[in-house]
Amino acid sequence: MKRYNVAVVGATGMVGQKMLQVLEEMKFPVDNLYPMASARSAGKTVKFDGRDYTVEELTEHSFDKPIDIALFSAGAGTSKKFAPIAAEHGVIVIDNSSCWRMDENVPLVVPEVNPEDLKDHKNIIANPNCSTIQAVAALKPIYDNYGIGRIIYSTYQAVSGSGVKGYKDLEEGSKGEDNHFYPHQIAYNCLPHIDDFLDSGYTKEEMKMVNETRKILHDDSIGITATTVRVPVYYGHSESINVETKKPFEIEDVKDLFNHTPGCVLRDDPKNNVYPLARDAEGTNDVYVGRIRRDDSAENALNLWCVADNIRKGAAANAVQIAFSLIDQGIL
Ligand code: 25A
Ligand code: L14
Repeated sequence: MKRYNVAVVGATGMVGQKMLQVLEEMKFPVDNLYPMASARSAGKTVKFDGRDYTVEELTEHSFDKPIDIALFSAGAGTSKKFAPIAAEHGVIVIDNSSCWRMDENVPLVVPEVNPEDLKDHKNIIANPNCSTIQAVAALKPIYDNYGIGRIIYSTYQAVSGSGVKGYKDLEEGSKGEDNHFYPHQIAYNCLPHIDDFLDSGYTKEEMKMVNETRKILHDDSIGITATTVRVPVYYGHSESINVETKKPFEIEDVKDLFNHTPGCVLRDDPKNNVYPLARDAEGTNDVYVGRIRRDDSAENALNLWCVADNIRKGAAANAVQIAFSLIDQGIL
């Protein structure tokens, strides 16, 4: 089997560390591994496949060596500057930042949903926002079978979405210390505020869900609105999703769809307290779906609850799955 030279940019961050772990777990055929980060982390070591690797500083010359794929998770500013440099050197970049997602030359891909979009890549591929990835994974079978006219998203997002800084605010806040990163205490609290506010009153995170969902499903006609909320959970985003379909459905048929949807797991036996939970999703790469029930307030409408590990399926695992899909489709 062919093996590939892989760079991980942002290798010391929360997502970068998980990328290394998932590459190892999924046995991605790595030949040489190049962990990269800022000057702050250069010289530190990271572990991969039982070996220590020294982190190198990311510079304009980092991609002069033969690298096949680079998984980027070092923030939008770093991606904006360095992804084009890597791409010019023939490296296929799978970028986890928000920087390239809505660029029309950049495929935005969840492998279970729109793998065919990878064929049009121009060396930069975007990993969608974590909340969007799990939502579209759950919505795809509904979209394919019944069409979708409108979506209302309400999210309950873990602090690990903000990296180490968010994690520390919850950990320290739980012990009574002041918040350093979030504008308010996150321990014992819910903040209806993720990413920056826009003039419209929505946050950037909410608009990512709106715009990225339409791009991934290739359907700008879907009406979508979102409220994204930070909750005191370490790992795993939970989402309430209200969907209006175009065609009528039987609710049991909708539930059954998730028994045949790769990447999704049905957890829907509420009388026995079975429904998707962040604590169960943590450490797994699947999207859990449950609480599927008819919404009688509109003609063809339903509610569901959807949970996934935001650092795995929401970031690192989806990126590695994109890399595998490139190989499977003969693109890499
Ligand atoms: O802009 P975006 O797209 O919205 O993304 C912003 C951030 O969100 C996280 C990710 O943070 C990203 O940087 N993120 C993005 N998508 C996510 C998702 N789907 C997501 N989080 C969850 N789910 P992160 O903490 O996971 O990763 C940061 C990594 O990026 C490296 N990095 C930063 N700037 C870089 C760079 N690498 C190369 N060139 C640059 N210019 C960063 O490495 C880390 O690996 P580092 O060396 O900067 O930091 C190593 C450690 O140092 C600590 N630290 C961070 N900032 C400071 C600091 N220490 C002191 N002072 C600081 N200012 C951290 O603990 C870090 O672990
Ligand atoms: O756009 O803080 O990928 O939970 C993902 C994590 C934005 C912020 C992105 C969070 C980021 C989000």
